[in-house]
Amino acid sequence: MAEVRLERVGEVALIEIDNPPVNALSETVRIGLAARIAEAMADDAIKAAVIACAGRTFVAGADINELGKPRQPPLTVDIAAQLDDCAKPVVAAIHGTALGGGLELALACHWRVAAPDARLGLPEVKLGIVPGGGGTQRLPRAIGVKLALDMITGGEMIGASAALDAGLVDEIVTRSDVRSTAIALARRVVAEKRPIKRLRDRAIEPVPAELFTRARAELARRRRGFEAPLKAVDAVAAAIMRFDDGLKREQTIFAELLRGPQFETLRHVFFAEREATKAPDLPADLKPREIALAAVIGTGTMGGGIALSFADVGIPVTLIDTDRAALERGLAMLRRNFESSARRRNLPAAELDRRLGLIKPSLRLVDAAGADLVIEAVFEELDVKRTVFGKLDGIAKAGAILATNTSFLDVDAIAEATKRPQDVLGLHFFSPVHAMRLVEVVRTRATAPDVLATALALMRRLRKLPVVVGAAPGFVGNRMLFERAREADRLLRDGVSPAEIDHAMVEFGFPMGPFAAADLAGLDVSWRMRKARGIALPVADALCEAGRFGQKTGKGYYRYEAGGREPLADDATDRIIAEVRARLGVTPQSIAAGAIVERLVYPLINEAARLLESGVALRPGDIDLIWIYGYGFPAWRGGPMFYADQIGVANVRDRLDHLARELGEEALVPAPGIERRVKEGRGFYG
Ligand code: T1G
Repeated sequence: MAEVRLERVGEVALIEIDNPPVNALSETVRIGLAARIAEAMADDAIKAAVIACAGRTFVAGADINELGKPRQPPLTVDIAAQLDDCAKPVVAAIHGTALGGGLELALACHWRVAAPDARLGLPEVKLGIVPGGGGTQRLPRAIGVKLALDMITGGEMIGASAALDAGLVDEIVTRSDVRSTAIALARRVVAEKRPIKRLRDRAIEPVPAELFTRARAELARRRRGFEAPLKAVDAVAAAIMRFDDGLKREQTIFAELLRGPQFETLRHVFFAEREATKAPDLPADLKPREIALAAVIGTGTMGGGIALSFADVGIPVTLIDTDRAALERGLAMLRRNFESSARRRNLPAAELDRRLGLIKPSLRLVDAAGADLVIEAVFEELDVKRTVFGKLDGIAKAGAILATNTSFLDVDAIAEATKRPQDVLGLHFFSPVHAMRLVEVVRTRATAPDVLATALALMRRLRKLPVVVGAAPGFVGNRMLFERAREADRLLRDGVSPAEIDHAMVEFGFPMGPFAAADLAGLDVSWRMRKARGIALPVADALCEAGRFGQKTGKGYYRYEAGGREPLADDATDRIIAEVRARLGVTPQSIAAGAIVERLVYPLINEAARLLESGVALRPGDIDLIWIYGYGFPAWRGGPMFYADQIGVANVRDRLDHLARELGEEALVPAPGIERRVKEGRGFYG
């Protein structure tokens, strides 16, 4: 049961919030906290207070289970005001993740102390809302408008050292724990009779109006259709008013978004993420295996990125490539990537070197012998991977987990190259690894339950989002991607240009369209897979036959200026498409944007229904997460399955039925899972 305790430590009141697992600000916590603060302020023997939390983290925000229900006082914004008004100094002792309402409470305290590995953020936009506890007004006063605007519109956390540099925290704990450091600071403040510093009284440094104009334009372009970030700009822009006026503006925007559809949708995504990390058939008390040392085989983009993700969270990793030149290239790229990521995160140089020091390069496969987990990331060819696994089988220690990073190939076949198939699974990281949270965890027929449990726990340690999928070709994401690729190619043949199709999908909310994305990923990989499986995509194949593999060759569906990444229309592509149309006897026609979206999104839903039916995908929420975090499906639409329920599964069925007949495409015939749901009058979410 949640509680808020007050302990007298000399003349300091230690107010401790204890609401596992993340000290969320439930109604009970808010009532208790308000009462303990009042008690401390009324007690003449108390000269200062410290707000701390039990368990693994400082307050991680409002209780999301309660959000959206009638708001019960005291609200977070009321407690923040109460803290502001305290006549005695109040110090926040921050550990773990101080997020949302938690950071807003800390901002209303007069001093803030953080543990070295603490992280702080206002992630409300990820729920389709804005900070509603005064954060849009206090944060700009603490760290400046520009940085506050970035933090609030992006919703990302920053680490303790970046927070100290920005002026968000006053001290990072060095020797003792954060709580006693906070108490010591409170005592010093009292002894030195320091004036209480309230952020609400701090003037905002003036900023040019175009800072907000530029932010709005960038967000409208990059996150089309997503309301909260744009509204967050309005709330932060109000901070240059008087504090109370700006606070009123924030509260109006917060209440409006809390009533909106995008909050409901993004709360669904939040809980689907938590659900995904639990494989339904795993006993809750299953003990994951200890992963103290990892090994990665292959130093290409994926191998280097995977090794980095281990070192970044402090897990030593042996990075192996038997080709010296490849190993050296891989290490150089890995260091470059890590240095730029460290700069973005304000990671001190010493910490960067410490983490890089956890990566041990090697030219010998035998150096994987001591690893608890070995991840193979070599050339995407089944025989090559089977050979590597056959060798690893003779090298890796008993009980080691052997994982393949394949994005498409048969993981059962790879497991069968070893005498320990129960210890084998797929870990399909998405590229670029440092930026993509999603990992498809591919379980084979033989994967042991504790191996799966270990993989799920380990991916969370790496701060990844693991989703369990079955070992079918393409698993879930790429299987659905192929359905879209087939229809996208047909649209080109039917008369629509790559730019029109990409524009329609960007307007729908994708960060980029299918052809710009294909050029970025490279057309050759999927071309090789299609050829291996005897599948034709006439336009894509013609571009590949002309050596147009996308950005890597300076031309694909689009052309690219030397070193540029901006997709530019290319007459050569138009000529290739015209030749394909002529060869197939297709008369080009114009197709409206709405029809383009239907023809590219409904096949995703159809294939997803098949994947649920076959058990390759466990839950509709898993599929939504894979497409949101792996392929850019707009989160504020909830993912393809949530979107299908919004537009009505019966509508999807009717349009698929029409398209299947009009285009003569068997794959567009509505899947049995869709027909059944229509008959039962329900959607994918019941
Ligand atoms: N409310 C309720 N439950 C929460 C929660 C929250 N804010 N955060 C986490 N949980 C539950 C989660 O459902 C799971 O439950 C368990 O805690 C462990 O979570 C006024 C209005 C803190 C970084 O958006 O980012 O404040 O499945 O598996 O990987 O302006 O949880 O075990 O039953 O994610 O270690 C803003 C959301 C809210 C933070 C920990 N705050 N949480 O990650 O564990 S809005 C957030 C997270 C707000 C104010 C506004 C992460 C984490 P179960 P987990 P984790």
